[in-house]
Amino acid sequence: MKNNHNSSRLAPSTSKRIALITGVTGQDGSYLAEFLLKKDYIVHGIVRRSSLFNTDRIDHLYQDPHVENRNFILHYGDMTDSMNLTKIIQEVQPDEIYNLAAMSHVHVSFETPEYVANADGIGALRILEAVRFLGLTEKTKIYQASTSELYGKVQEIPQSETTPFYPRSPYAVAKMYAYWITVNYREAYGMFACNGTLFNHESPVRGETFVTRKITRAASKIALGLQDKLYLGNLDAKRDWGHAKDYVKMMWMILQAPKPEDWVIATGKTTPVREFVKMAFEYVGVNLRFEGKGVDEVGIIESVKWDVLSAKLGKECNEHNTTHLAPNTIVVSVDPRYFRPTEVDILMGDPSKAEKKLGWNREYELKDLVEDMMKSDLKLMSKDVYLKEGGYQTMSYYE
Ligand code: NAP
Ligand code: G4F
Repeated sequence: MKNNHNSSRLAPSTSKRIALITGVTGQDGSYLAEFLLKKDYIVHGIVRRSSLFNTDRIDHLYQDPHVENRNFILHYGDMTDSMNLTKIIQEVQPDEIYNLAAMSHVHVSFETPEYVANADGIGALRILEAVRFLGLTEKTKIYQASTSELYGKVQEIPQSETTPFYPRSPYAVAKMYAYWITVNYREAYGMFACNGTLFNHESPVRGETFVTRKITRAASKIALGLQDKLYLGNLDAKRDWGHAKDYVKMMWMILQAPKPEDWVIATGKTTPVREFVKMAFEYVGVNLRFEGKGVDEVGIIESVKWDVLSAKLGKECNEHNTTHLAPNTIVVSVDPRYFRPTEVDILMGDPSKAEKKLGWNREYELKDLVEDMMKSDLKLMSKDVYLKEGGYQTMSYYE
């Protein structure tokens, strides 16, 4: 799909449930739209106008705007524009709103703090206030995309619904406002408004500058001989990583609960960035060892399982024809430019409330997540090999 935004031809009145997703072009928005369409919802999504197409993640859900009775409808909008949001909500009359839109990159939020406060913080208020102003408080349930970043400098391990917040970035501070304004509108106006405090969740369509995707893209390119080295920041940071597919199901379940509450969604396990790097390289048969400390730490090729690499690349690889993976080659270095002014050292969630009360369970363990991402990125990057062989230029992004 390339820009199919036509809010004037809405689906006719229907007994189907209607959902509105802000941030539908993002990782979670795309998986959630897919999930809700399978559940027979009519799904409306808000898309930002951009100078280039920004709908790659939802192109497979595209429906020709000229077709009657569409069940996937896009609207131009922005979290910083109250009138626009109010108008869309009035037109759509949603049963459920999933507020996923945000400038979601923690490091970038230090560069654009005012914008982040506006879009991520006040943006949530604009949605709540629009629903109240339009008299939809009884009809419309609201899911607010809250985050484990709220725990920041963690006050206990693991973190649960009762752990105090200590945000450590402009992003987390903005999300803290969004969290509490959601609670306040629930308590003040009796709205079905809930926070899902989700720990990190990743997938093959994760933004390329988040650490997991940066690693799986680089490990794939290094295996294919398209890149020499991966530069990372804090290798000691620990995250509780799950798969986005499992997490969007919980967003929906949170709005199907008997009463509005706030929920922690996590795996309950935590893993250092360094370990994620090892797992990604292991997928292609490359065993790494890490040496050194701080900015001098490096990841070095210890050995290669040639049978694994050959199987993954679909061609015979050995020490003679794949010299870029020779033992003792440095493939990971630390670059302080990726350090944050204030870091969140460890996140590990306690999902027991959601497990007991909502039946939260997961299909993907971390190993499955790494496999899913590596499989997808190897396929994606293999295209560059063909392009190069055909004499075409390929792009290198410094993520
Ligand atoms: P993402 O991939 O970065 O997607 C963010 C979405 O928000 C994109 O569709 C983006 O549009 C849109 N957006 C950004 N600024 C906007 C604005 N001013 N107006 C309208 N739309 C705007 O993020 P995600 O990983 O899917 O996360 C979804 C939500 O969950 C976010 O609120 C995030 O903060 C929160 N969260 C994420 C995680 C996680 O680990 N993924 C964990 C906890 C909470 P473009 O496509 O045009 O950029
Ligand atoms: O992948 P990250 O950028 O994710 P972060 O900061 O945890 O935020 C993500 O998860 C939050 C939930 O907890 C969401 F709310 C938020 O929207 C976003 O989706 O970084 C993870 C860790 C950090 O400690 C970072 O310092 O990886 C460390 N890291 C080390 N090297 C790096 C890098 N992060 C990035 N992005 N790039 C690096 O080169």
